[in-house]
Amino acid sequence: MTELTRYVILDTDMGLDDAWALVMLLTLGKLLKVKVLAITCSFGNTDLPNVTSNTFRVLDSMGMKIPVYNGRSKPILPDFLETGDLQGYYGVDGFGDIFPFINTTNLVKKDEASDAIYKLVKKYPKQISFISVGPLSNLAISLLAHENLVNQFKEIFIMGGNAYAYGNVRQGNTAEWNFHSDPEAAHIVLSEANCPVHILTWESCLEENFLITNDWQFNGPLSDIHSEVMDMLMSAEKKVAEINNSQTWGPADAILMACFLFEEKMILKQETHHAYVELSGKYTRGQVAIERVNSNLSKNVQLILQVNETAFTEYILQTAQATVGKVLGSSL
Ligand SMILES: [Ca+2]
Repeated sequence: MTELTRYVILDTDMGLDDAWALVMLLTLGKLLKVKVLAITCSFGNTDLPNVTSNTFRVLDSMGMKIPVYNGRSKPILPDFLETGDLQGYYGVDGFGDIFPFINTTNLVKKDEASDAIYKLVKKYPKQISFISVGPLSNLAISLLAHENLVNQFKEIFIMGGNAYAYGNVRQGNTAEWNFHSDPEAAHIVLSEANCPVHILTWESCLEENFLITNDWQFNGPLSDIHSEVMDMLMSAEKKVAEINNSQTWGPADAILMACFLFEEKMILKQETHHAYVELSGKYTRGQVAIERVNSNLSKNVQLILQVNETAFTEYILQTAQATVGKVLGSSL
């Protein structure tokens, strides 16, 4: 177990898999001396008010107080969105549409997210791990507004993008959801950041590479663990499984969080590349394009291509156990 404090900003579009990522961060991360400085919110899985509402629902159900900031409510170039682009997998409100809306007007901090990011990086230069589990809009805006910011992150972890053009947005597009939601933002981050950028690719979350069944999720050991936050998450998960008629569970954002916290055990295969984000293609807008001809270009991304599914299920169980104060296993 590391003795050094790791400082984190979590940037989220708080759908259900973001929620698992947050709960893992606040439980297992805390045991690993991770301090969450801020949660910054953006549109994505749902609109910004629902994202912020969902964020406070998770925090409240855990009795936690973390500074929460509102950020972008739309991509940098919203005119490029097509019908159905932001149709959420997790229902209209991102949490399965079963909970009342929380008015967060008086709960969020007054700074806009990109300003909060800048101020925190100034305060903790080269010490902050920026974890993005939604569109990269807030970070991109902050990088554009504060040019000297780009040298000041310790590292960036991103759930988003792809390596082999597997898309998950809609028919006729080969991009991953988060990158497709704001391709310009993804392009700005990949081209401007000069710290290590770790990307959990969509392909590593596909069923052929990562498979947890709904049967394990709902009838396995998780179903015996009850806390306020676990009961909330599981009731929403059941509704979402019903909405989508799904048989499997792939909480991509939580997988990224496990990769951040337990890099050595979680990441089975990764490659460093120079990569771009396609901005203009009819079928490819938002897709990651990997440079394979000019090997002299700097490697700007580490693409995670395969993760340890067995280790992940252990970390999810430990996360759930930690929410009821159970003693955690020794594998941390
Ligand atoms: Ca997300």
